[in-house]
Amino acid sequence: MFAELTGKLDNLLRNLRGAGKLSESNIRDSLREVRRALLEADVNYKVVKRFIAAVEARAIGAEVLASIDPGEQVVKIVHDELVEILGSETAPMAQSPQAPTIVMICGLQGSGKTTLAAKLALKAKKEKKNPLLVAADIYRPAAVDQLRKLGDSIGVKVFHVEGANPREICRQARKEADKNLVDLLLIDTAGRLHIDQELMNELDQIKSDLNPHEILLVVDSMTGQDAVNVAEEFHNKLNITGVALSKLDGDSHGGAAISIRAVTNCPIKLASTGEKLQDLEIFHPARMASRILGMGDVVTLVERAQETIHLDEALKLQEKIRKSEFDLEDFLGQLKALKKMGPLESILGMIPGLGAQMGNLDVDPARMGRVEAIIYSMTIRERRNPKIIDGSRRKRISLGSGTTVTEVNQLLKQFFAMSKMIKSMTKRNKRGLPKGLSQKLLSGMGA
Ligand SMILES: Nc1nc2c(ncn2[C@@H]2O[C@H](COP(=O)(O)OP(=O)(O)OP(=O)(O)O)[C@@H](O)[C@H]2O)c(=O)[nH]1
Ligand SMILES: [Mg+2]
Repeated sequence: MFAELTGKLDNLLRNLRGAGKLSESNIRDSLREVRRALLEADVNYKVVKRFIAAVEARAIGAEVLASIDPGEQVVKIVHDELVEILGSETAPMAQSPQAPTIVMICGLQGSGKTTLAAKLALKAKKEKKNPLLVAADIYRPAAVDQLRKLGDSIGVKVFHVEGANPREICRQARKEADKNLVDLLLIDTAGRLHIDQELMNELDQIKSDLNPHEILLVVDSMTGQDAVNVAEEFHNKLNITGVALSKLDGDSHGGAAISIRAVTNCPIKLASTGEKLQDLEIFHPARMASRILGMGDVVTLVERAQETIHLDEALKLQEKIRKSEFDLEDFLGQLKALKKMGPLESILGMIPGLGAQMGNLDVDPARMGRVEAIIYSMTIRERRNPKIIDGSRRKRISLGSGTTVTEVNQLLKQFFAMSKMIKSMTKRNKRGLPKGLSQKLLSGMGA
């Protein structure tokens, strides 16, 4: 997600932080670089202009220059203003007090509407709601089948009327929703290559028939500036209530998506980060800003972990860490849990200080398999007390796991580094950090 932009911004902010003393011209130079990085990432130029002007106005104040840590202050201002551009507050999805909540999903061809409909259905199911998917795309031959397959895979019903027009399908779906106590009606509409009058009329009619509580526009973040134009046009014609950014897992031109809120004034509500149906996030401006600036997103990471790791397991692990008993078996457990949490790239991007380096880091699932093989080739005693693994044991382990001694060495080195880090973190924690650990983490582990 925004790998290239994050890399550049992270570097710039690192320099600012390390600068000690700052002058007006230092700050101006840095901001010029920030400006260039944003433009290169395809952020809308008007938005960039507004952003830089806002940062500059606050950063070149006497207050900042005279402060003990001006670099840190400027970084904070950049973060604040980016949050502002992204929409300040998290915009919640509409929820009707009376069931069903009706969500109409629209957007250009291939933007990710059908996938998003299924993702929202899955999310609703996890929240113990009763969703119904409506197949209202009658134009693309395989569209209905596609939605049916997705619905089947998550056990959610798909409503469709063979031979009926989209308006009729939606009307009947509305009735069906009442009959079956559906509380979330998700309408998957047809896409077009370009915005045309016919499409808008159709959507408008469905809108006036059903009065949806939410009109979500799915925007493909990979399409660059076009994404912003499309959002503007849809918003003018349909008064959309929210934007869902899709394909944020790709990184080219993602910057355009950053501009959508500022240009259209319509809130970004959701972020789609992969092809799998669980790859959906609520869009939180502050967290997204942290991620874009390479500061990680600990909050989302913890939430994701809580979804996949059981609480008692987490507590057990915490206790072990506290007692400095973290061993290779726990390491293996963590590795497996990490794999369950979703695409590794997106997970690593949320870890403070790592996000920026993700641009050129290739996370290879096969390599993770080798790490597992190495640990499985160790005896229980070795896993619990890795310090006893000497040269001859390393050789045996590498033979047993079909890897090389170098790989075994690497793994052990990583593990020891990790336990050292965990130890230092828990020690600092016991003493109590002045501003709280989370603040420290959010600012990139003090980088
Ligand atoms: N990588 C990635 N792929 C996605 C994401 N969302 C959707 N896709 C893929 O994009 C392609 C198009 O997605 P659909 O959901 O069919 O798009 P659509 O808007 O319904 O397309 P039409 O109905 O033809 O207009 C599919 O191959 C999806 O798997 C995402 O967040 N990340
Ligand atoms: Mg579709």
